[in-house]
Amino acid sequence: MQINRMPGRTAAASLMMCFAMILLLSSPCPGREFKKEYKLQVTVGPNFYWGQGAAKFAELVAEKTQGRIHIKPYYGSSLLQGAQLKSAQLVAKGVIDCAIESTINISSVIPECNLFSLPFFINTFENLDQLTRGQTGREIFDAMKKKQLMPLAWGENGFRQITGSAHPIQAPADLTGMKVRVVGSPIFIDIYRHLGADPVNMNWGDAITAFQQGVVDGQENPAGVLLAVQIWQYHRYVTFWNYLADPLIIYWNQRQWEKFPKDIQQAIEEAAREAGRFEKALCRAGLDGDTSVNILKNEFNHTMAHPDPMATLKQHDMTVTTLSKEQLAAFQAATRPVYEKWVPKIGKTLVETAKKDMQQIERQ
Ligand code: X2X
Repeated sequence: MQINRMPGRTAAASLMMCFAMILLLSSPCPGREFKKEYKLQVTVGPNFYWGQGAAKFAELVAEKTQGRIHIKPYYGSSLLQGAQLKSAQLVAKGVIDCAIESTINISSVIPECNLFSLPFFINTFENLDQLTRGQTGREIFDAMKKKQLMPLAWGENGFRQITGSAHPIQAPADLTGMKVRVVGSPIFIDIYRHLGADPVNMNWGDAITAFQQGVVDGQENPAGVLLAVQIWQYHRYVTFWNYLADPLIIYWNQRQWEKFPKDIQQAIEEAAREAGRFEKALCRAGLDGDTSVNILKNEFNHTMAHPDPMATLKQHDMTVTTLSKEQLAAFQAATRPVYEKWVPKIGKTLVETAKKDMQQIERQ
């Protein structure tokens, strides 16, 4: 009898073993609970400071998660077929995992981000830092969280400057009828119309060809972008007027973020903050005295190829114009009506909070 029962027992036992094996194989083992690749949207190419910040973020995340999280930067808005303003929408949906993105491009989903595009509102690094570290920054991050976006850290593109092919820009009259390529965000159209220019909306991906072919007479972007695209090939004149700030935000799809274990969240957050600090310093180097050059040298062992952006532009025969207080006031006056339309869209309270945050610095 015993001999007869043995095969039955053996069969049951092997069936159990089989189930156990299936269970074991289907349960997530370390490394399996994460995606093979997390896609990071980047608007510009890898040679830009912004692009270098993206690479740094990916590298630090790999390091701090012991290789468990692999981020792949997709440069030139390739995940969006160039449509940079769709970034936040697609990260919110989870089609794209994460982004290191300009607040200008995020503004299509988070109107509060237009705060940074109010002309001649924030024009020093101190003011900008006071905002991003203060209540203003927290409120912008809260607005993102309400839209399925998990903000992790601030980065920077820089204060935007204007370049052109025809003549120096010193007064609003110098912009009359000038075809200026602007990003497709509506506040930019308003600003340039008030300045008497002829703004042309264009994705960054199409902009270089437009400069090459002379389809536009000018454009506006921060110093780091001007160097990366070698703007002197197309434009001879640049005016440093710090007319608006362009911070970046590193952010993640919120639903996906919430599924990460705490230690992974912490590691990614640390990586984002560190990459943001590095990237900000790249964009500010040579524009804030020695501060950013020293941060790069001492904290990141990084030496700048172009430690003085203005000097590099001059070396390439560009005429670099800076404006007096009176000259700036004329541009300020011409763009004042933009506030009437845009402050309500941004939120009156947020604009007031920003003013308070900036006053803190003046009192220090
Ligand atoms: O399109 C631009 O000008 C750029 C690259 O600066 C932004 O993404 C806002």
